[in-house]
Amino acid sequence: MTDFKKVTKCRVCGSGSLKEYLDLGSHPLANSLLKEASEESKNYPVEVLFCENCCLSQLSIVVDPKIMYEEYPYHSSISKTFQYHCYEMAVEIRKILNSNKPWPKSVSSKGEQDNDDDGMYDLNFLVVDIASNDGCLLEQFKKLGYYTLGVEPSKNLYKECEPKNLGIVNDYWSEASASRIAACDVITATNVLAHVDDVKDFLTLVKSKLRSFTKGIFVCEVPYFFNLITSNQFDTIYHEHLSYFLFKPLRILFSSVGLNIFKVEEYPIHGGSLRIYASPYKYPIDKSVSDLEEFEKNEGLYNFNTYVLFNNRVEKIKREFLKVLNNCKELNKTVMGYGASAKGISLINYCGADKSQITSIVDETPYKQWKFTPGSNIQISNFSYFSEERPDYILLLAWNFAEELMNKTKHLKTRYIVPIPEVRIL
Ligand code: DWN
Ligand code: ZN
Repeated sequence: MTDFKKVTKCRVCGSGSLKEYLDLGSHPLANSLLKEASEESKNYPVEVLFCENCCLSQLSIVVDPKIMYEEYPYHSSISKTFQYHCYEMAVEIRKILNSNKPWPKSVSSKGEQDNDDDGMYDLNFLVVDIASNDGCLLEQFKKLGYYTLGVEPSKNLYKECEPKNLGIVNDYWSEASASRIAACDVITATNVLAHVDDVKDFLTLVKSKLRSFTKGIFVCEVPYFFNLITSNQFDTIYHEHLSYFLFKPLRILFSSVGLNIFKVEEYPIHGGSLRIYASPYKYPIDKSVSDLEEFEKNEGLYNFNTYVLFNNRVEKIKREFLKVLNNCKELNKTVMGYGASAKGISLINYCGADKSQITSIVDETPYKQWKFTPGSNIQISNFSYFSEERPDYILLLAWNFAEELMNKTKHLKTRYIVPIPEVRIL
């Protein structure tokens, strides 16, 4: 049994008319970090197909998730920006659930009970976070008094989370893990849906677990493909991201399983994300839902040619990125990376950069430190390396957190190379 399978039909609408518009070559799995520089990495194709029926962009293959997620180096909480984003998301969700008060008389209260029992008391809601990672989002809900349960497939993250008492199930979202929940009030999935192959099964299971009397909601965040295309974020195209969502395929997908999208918001996190609010229960449909699809149409995102033009911009950035690195090398200027992100490792591999141009990459995730990047074999070091090595340039490989990274290194008085949306030196 090979460790990947080819995609022959669209995972959202089932159409067979899939047209390739981007081929980034064959590369290692971005988060499969090496313990030794000499280790070999297995390469897999990175090709993107456009569904001519529902306009979903999707990879041409699906790599076995077990290979990618059993051990997982990515820790959401390393970024303070993302921690704050989770706090705001939890507060927003609580507002929506509380707007459903008064609770039906039959509801047995778990929160404070008003003596006149007008159904206005607060419930300690149960929130389930799918792919809860290091518990970054669940910790915010716990602070709000929610009961929490996480579903996390990776063994290392599950172990690290145990002392946090968040109620983590070490599994993928599946009938087995979902059978641990009778019903819940909120299910969240941030940066998960793009990683899922059988999205219909996934969402059908979500719908089946949402409680009726609190009108349970599903809140899902995905990178917004509009930003990827318009801001040339081709480094976020890698094997973990099976799908690249516009709102149109999301609407088609959600309605096909009976989850009604009642609101959609855009957030700057991770280069620009969509937050989808959906429920099998009745909520007023916000204007944002119809506006966004109209917007996508006007931006030409349902037109295949848009993607051919994107391909040309990708080639240009690859050339400019290598030119900057080679100029630094010729002038004996040292470049260190900051943020051994999956996107950064992918960018280096797609451009064919190596350790002769990028001497090392600093990352504050202990799990990543002293390992080596797959493909380019660049060592990942800790923050003190910046003061020890005093690089001339810091390459912001996690450009989506540029402000946070520059604030933390401004004392070094170096210059910065920012590769996306176009190559700039600050
Ligand atoms: O979808 C995904 C996104 C959400 O996270 C996953 N497929 C994998 C991962 O992608 P990524 O690795 O490109 O994500 P980030 O959050 O851009 O990675 C940032 C990297 O930079 C992390 O390794 C942590 C590191 N970092 C740091 O060392 N110091 C980040 C910040 C903000 C810092 O201050
Ligand atoms: Zn489709």
